[in-house]
Amino acid sequence: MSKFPKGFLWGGATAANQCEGGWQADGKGIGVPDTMTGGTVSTPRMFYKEIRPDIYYPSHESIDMYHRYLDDIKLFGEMGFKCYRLSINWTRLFPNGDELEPNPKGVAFYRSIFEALKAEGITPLVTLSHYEFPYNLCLKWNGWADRRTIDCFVRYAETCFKEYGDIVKLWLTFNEINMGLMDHIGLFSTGVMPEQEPCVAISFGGEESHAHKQTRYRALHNQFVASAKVVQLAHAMDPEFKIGCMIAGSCVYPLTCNPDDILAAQREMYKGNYYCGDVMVRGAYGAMAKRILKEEQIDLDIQPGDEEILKKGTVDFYSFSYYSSNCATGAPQEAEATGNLSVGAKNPYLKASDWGWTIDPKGLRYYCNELYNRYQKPLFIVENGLGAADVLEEDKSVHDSYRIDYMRQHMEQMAEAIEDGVELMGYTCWGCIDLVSAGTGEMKKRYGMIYVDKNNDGSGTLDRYRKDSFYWYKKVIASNGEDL
Ligand code: BGP
Repeated sequence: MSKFPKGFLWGGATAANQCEGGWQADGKGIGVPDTMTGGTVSTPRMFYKEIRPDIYYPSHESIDMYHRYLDDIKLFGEMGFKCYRLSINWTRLFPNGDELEPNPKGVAFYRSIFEALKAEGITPLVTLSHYEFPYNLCLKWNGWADRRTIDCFVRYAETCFKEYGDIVKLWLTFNEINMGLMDHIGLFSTGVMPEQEPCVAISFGGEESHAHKQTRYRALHNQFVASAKVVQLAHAMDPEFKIGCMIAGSCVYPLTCNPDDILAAQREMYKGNYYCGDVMVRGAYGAMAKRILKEEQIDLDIQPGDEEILKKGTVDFYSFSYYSSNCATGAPQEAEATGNLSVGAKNPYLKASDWGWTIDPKGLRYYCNELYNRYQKPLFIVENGLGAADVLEEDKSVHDSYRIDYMRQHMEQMAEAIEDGVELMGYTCWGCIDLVSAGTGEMKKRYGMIYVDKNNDGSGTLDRYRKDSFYWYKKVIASNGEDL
């Protein structure tokens, strides 16, 4: 007997900016990712204020899903997807972000996608903002730092609800909203312009003035307000709508049982997850958030009425990405660092991917329990997967047994979490079709079960091929997770 509930939403996830391409097709405006250059595991993505003709930008063509979505959706259907998580590219609907009426061609494009999904019997789960912030609003208002952006986002969300609400019932406001808290430049997540350019587009732990940091925190607060307004709007427009938060899962262990390590891990768990989770699920900043803000000397500039909006705009479910775990220590200078996204100490019990991301399936069970016991809201794993350099064989097969192992082990732990009592709505693995990596801008870091013939330098036929994991996942879905 399968441990997964009936109706469990198995599927895959993508983001418009990482797969669509067609960056200026049919009147689309420039989004933040369109300004970011490619990179590799050792060379970072760069940001220049102007888009330069001599530079290759991976999102401009991506895997050209803009022109190939019908075939791609058929492949998702063939795998038996129950659910497909995708994002709407804000700048297809509102090219500059602040227009009053949407671009009809952009509206028609997503209509056609949702109709195609419906024909395959696939439930869409839509992220309204997956880093696709209109670049015009960065230049004009410094992104989310300006409260006028809130109204633009609400107008955009309302358009989506109105245009697609007959088919789309599941929504997420911001992808990985907690990225705005990480000590990086902020452009990617909050649309706040860097202090100088050119610069590294996404940098963790880079130089940042206190004023810029404060702007980033305030921008994140404005995103919370916008999200809460959109949640209220969704509930008012259609009682069938379910709308969730999306947080980059940050599972942190103490490096040892030294109380200093325990406290460091507790703080990291809080900052990495509950700072945002408490606002979006409980409707208010938590106690530890206030201490963090005080220590960082941040004044959030909360406006009258904001607290009420946050309270009334709490989400229906909690969604998150989960790739790896981290260790925290009270003495970071003495510990060996990990290659993980967020800075942490190396866990001696775990192996890492070729990109340095620790692999920890049991951490997923632990993390689900922590979240569920804190919030008692249904959970949705909307990203998980292994970034690897796959090899396309002469006969066009791809033998990605490492990916199957990774996913199987995580699914086994999901089943355990369900046995623990966790309410899990679904699982959409990340990058079900190979796409551009958000962190490095590479094609080489592949997550898909469908191989796309495209290389880091932009060469390739863009043809699609089924990997071994394609057939394996099909079997998993058909058995509702019993046959792993
Ligand atoms: C998450 C993002 C995705 C995705 C994924 C994998 O943070 O929501 O957009 O890209 O991470 O990261 P990367 O592409 O850097 O390997």
